[in-house]
Amino acid sequence: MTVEQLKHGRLKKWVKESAALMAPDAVEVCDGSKAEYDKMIKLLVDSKLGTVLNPEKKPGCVLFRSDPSDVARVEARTYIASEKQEDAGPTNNWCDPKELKATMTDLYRGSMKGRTMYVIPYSMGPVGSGIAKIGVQLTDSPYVVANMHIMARVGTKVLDVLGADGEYVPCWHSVGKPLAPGESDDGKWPCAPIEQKYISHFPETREIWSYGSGYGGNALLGKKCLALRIASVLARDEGWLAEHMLILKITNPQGEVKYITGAFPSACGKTNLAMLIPTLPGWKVETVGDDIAWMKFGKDGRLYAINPEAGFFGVAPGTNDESNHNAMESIKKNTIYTNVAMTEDKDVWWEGIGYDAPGKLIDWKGNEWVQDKGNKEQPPAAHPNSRFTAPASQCPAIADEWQDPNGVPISAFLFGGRRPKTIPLVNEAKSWVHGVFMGSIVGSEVTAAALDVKAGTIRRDPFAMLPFCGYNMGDYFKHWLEIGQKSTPDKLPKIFFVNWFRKNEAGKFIWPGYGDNSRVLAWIFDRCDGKGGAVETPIGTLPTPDAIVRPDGVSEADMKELLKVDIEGWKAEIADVRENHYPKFGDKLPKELYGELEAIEKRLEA
Ligand code: GTP
Ligand code: SPV
Ligand code: MN
Repeated sequence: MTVEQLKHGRLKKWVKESAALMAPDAVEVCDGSKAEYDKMIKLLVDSKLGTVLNPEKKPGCVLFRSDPSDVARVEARTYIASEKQEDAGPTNNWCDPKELKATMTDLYRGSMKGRTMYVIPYSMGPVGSGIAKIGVQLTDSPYVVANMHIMARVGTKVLDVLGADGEYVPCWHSVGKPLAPGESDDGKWPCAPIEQKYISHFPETREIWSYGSGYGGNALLGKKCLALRIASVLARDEGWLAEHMLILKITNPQGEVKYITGAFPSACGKTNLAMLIPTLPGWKVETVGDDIAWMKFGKDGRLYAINPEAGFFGVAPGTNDESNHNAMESIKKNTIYTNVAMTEDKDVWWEGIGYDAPGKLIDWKGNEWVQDKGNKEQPPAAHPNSRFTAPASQCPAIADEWQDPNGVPISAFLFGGRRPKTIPLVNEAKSWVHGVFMGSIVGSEVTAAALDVKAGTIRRDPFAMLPFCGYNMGDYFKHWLEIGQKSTPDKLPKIFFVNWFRKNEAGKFIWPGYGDNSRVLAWIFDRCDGKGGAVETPIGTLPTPDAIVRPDGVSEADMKELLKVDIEGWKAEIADVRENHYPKFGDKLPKELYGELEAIEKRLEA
């Protein structure tokens, strides 16, 4: 489809003005068809950016290797450019929107020379449903077009819903590497150097401008940029929630169903929990979403969640048949792999895939790589943040209702992170406000999902939204407290804090995790019905020692350790919140949360 054929006057004008600035050789409006997807892949293979994998082993799959400067989100280059700095808050980078637009306009000038500008109309949420939001992304990256085909609903059907004057979020994206006449990418992943990358959000005008990166959340603008950063602002204004949460359906042996969401920081287990296969007999878990949940109140006063995405952009390393069988099944065909290693017979391999590297590999940098198990210093063959892009419909555990525009009613929220010490396996909040307090102090060891934060150190990542909240995090805490006022405790989800990542003195995980997390989910399920052995402690409500059925390899002593209230550890934790975390928010920090802080300090002293 051509630009002239666009029926939406404002959209047509914007596309033409953008093209005049960015100067692409051609402009194409995406229809979302399979033929279009195939055409993108062919272009990418022809320019030696993509490698078609072995059709016998991975039919319809393609591998990409990105530039080492472009392997993850870049938080230091991500901006919330609100009119007032205060509205971005202490946890976001801020820049005056006029200034930022001037800087970026200069970068965009001529940035698409030698390339095609693709116009991607996309819907986050089922097309045409009341809860869905429409965006239109202009991009010069066929890789992004192909990924967006999987991750969102794209094409003509979205334009049909948009009609002649519907609302959309305009999104600019350029990889920032114009081509000279006759030049081709020729195997070199196009992007701009780090200091020229910008992932910018304009919350008041609801615009997204991304420049210089072609990878993941930096470039697939429907995901973190629209469905979290911009949507969180809409949610604040309209009284709903846009969260970095998985959504799962769980059925107990009696056939009773509940839906649970969970917010864990990047690369901390959302995809795994969403696709879990219970080791507890008779229980069943199905997937509704693995990364983002939008939740609105139903007429019955309960919160209903939808997954605004259509695919999974999941972490590859550590994914294997044991840890996540359903993910392994989901990525057997029609999947885009980025920065994993390739075997001689053109299959994929990564650290933690469950078997040794077969022979000579090509690593994520494109070099030959032979596994040397004696060498602990050997750099990994797959980048730690290498990922797969796969259609959600390919997941064997996908729930029937995953695309229901009405959403699913949520019974429990889980919060958690990677904490080797102090934080118990599971802990139930005493009240909504206590739960919000716990969400606001989430800490986690940093992972490889962002390029510019040091992996391994513990940082506070409130509600797992630190990199994704589109406004002042203090106001975000207030919004969560207000949500709790909109319904009654019997209808609101109960709030739990979980930690699968406790380690012993030898540095080994005490809890086996993965499928065995179903044992914790079963306790949570029962608690939602007021059942399950529970004991009140200073930090919250914990399971009695025998309330969680112990998996193989977890001794009684281990269980005791996992459920211990570490008074000294918690005192240090809370002192850190008081001294280093809460003061960041100044008078934006709701006083109710200081109330909870004082209450827990008192309980720990008692
Ligand atoms: P994003 O897509 O970045 O938002 O991450 P995510 O939260 O979906 O992370 P994911 O489920 O992909 O988890 C990534 C890493 O956590 C992998 O290395 C997993 O092996 C590891 N992991 C997941 N669940 C568990 C668990 O229960 N125990 C342990 N020890 N590791 C886990
Ligand atoms: C995350 O980092 O939380 C992700 C991957 O889900 S990305 O889409 O790149 O942000
Ligand atoms: Mn995520």
